[in-house]
Amino acid sequence: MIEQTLVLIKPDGVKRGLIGEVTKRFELRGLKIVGLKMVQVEPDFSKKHYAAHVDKKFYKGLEKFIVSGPVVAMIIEGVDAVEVVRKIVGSTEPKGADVGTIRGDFAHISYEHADKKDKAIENLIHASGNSEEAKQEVALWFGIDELHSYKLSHEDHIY
Ligand code: FUP
Repeated sequence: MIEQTLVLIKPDGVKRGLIGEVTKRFELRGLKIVGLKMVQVEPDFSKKHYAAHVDKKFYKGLEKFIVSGPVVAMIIEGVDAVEVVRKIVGSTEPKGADVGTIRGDFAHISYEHADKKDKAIENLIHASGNSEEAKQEVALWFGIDELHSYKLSHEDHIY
């Protein structure tokens, strides 16, 4: 199934100059970027994006982190894109992320370390967790007029 999914390069990824490296990995896998922008997240918007986590203990640190600098938001389209993108990104805790994934190649910290410092885990990327979440997040982050329809030169080989 051809799907769209939300990816955020979080403030740590932007500040470390990883926008190109991260974007390249999705492009080289043959996925299509159909929306792209830099956004300063405000606390109110963070509460919408992380609605499922607002009441959790770690939320305060999570909000502080996500508003700490601009994020790069993109919508990625492709066959089973939600699952494929999560695989490229790697597991949520960088310590356990497989080498070859974005988190496994560019981060290493643990929940334990982040908890001790009373901080959110800085894991470079957000990627929608499942198809339902992806639909909600695409609609939350991008207007219809910000999404683009075009054909990749290699598309005939993929679809
Ligand atoms: P993910 O599906 O990878 O976005 O991860 P979750 O929905 O489980 O968590 C949302 C964000 O909160 C992730 F970036 C990880 C972060 N988090 C913490 O910083 N501390 C915690 O104890 C739990 C989650």
